[in-house]
Amino acid sequence: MIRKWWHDKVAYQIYPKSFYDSNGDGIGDLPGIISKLDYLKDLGIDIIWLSPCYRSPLADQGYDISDYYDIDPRFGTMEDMDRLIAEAKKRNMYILMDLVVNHCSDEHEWFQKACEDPDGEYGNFFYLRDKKEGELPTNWRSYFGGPVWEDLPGTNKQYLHVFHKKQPDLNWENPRLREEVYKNINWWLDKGLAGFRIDAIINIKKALPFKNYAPDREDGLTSMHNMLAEAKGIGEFLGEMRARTFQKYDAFSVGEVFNEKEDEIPDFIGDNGYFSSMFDFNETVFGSSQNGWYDAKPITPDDYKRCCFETQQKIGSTGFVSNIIENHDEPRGVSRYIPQGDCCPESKKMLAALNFMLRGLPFIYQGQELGMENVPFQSIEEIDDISTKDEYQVALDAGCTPEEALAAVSRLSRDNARTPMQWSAEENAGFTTGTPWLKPNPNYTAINAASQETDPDSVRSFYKKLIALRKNPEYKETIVYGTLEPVWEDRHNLMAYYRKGDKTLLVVGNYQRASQTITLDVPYKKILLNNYKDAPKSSQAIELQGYQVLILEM
Ligand code: TEU
Ligand code: CA
Repeated sequence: MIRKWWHDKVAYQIYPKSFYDSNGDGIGDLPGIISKLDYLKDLGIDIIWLSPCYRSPLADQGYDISDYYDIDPRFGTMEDMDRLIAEAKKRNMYILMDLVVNHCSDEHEWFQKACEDPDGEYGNFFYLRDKKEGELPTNWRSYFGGPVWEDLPGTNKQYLHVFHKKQPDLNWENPRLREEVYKNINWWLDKGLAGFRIDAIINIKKALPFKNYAPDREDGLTSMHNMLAEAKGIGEFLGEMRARTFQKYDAFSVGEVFNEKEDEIPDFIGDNGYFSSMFDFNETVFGSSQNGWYDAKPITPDDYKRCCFETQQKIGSTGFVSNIIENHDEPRGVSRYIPQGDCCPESKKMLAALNFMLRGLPFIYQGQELGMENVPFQSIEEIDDISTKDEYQVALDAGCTPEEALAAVSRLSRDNARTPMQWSAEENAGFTTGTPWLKPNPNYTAINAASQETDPDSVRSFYKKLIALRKNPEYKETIVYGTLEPVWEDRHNLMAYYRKGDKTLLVVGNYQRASQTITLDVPYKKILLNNYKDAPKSSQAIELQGYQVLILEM
């Protein structure tokens, strides 16, 4: 494997709208991010991925872009963006933006022009079909509910949108469109961006010609996965994109790739892969149901372990996967992966260590380092996210009571991750002096950065130690490049693995409230990290306390 500048780094995802508001309008912004760079530097962060802050109507919180060359005024100005890149550089930090090119906004100039002249040049930037009364071009269900077809205003045509109707899909089959995308990527890389996180990219290749698939719900529609499973040839687009953009800059790119097949991994993230890395979503998608969120099965500690190891085994040393516990589309990891009722500083630290020490590039989502938790939503009215609203309706349609539907969608709502970052115990979690666009989680008085920064035993301090360990010259080679070997795989509620490089490390977590004992073949040499104060009494027969995690040098 060719060594890359980003392999030994630690990345952090910022959701700009909810990170820090510098001017009291209730919306996080770029000057707010700049003012918190030192907080991130202190934590040990190198790479920052910003969720979209381009000009946008915010129908899907910025994942609907109306101008790829501009910053939305709610987030700041292009000068602020330039300043952010420069301030990051001063601190040896790197900025990634979100590349959202499966679709744009219906308020983008291209789409406006397509409406004016659907048979002209810009009509071919989208997927347009003639409208037929009482019949849709295909029966595909949009990710946010309902059919993927919508009338193209002022015409007798319909356009395709696999996400929201304000997110028309771009036609990647059209070389002119692809040129526009590459031009935009290079424009940003010229500005000094280090790279991109690449949104929903698997959707850019459609199976042509369009056709219906077997309906899988009573709405008569079919999941997008059925079409995507038949779409062949995405590699031609992705390879071209890489050659025309990222490769020339040695930029970092991480793909939001779902459902990759094992034999495609080298093409995606091998030495000459389309992307530098891709996220591991094996744990994230575990338990999901064709029927909707209401039908999703919760994940147990043993499932979690199995999912992590499956990915590690699948990737091996082919490439570098990006490991996450949560992101802006998911509930808080501590609420999801720690059994109900057991969320506490110890279990949060255990989860952090088990995930962070996996082979790959660790990404931390804002607030994860504080152990931020899911929100106790009282009513669907408190929810802003379009996906959650759709899933609530799906649950009701399936016969859930409103209480059941709310409970089901609260568990998985994207808004769990989108509440304001909890900076302090002050009003609105110290996020804004105005009215926050989304209510903070009421637990901010207990869980916040201000109290954790000075507390050596806080979750944040533990994350800081984990990051420092990854960078420690003595262990770095092993943690970054060492192999991963699971141990005691069949032990219930125990997750353990070796990392082997020029050193041998053992990472072991007791994923339950009760203690359990492990027996090492030889005594360990040194404890590198422990989420409990006291060292185990014996260095060979180790009694692990509830949710205790140890990183041992063997
Ligand atoms: O998500 C892509 C995605 O495939 C969805 O599964 C998403 O996880 C799901 O809708 C959650 O309910 C990306 C972005 O991360 C997401 O925020 C955007 O809404 C979506 O693309 C459209 O741009
Ligand atoms: Ca603001």
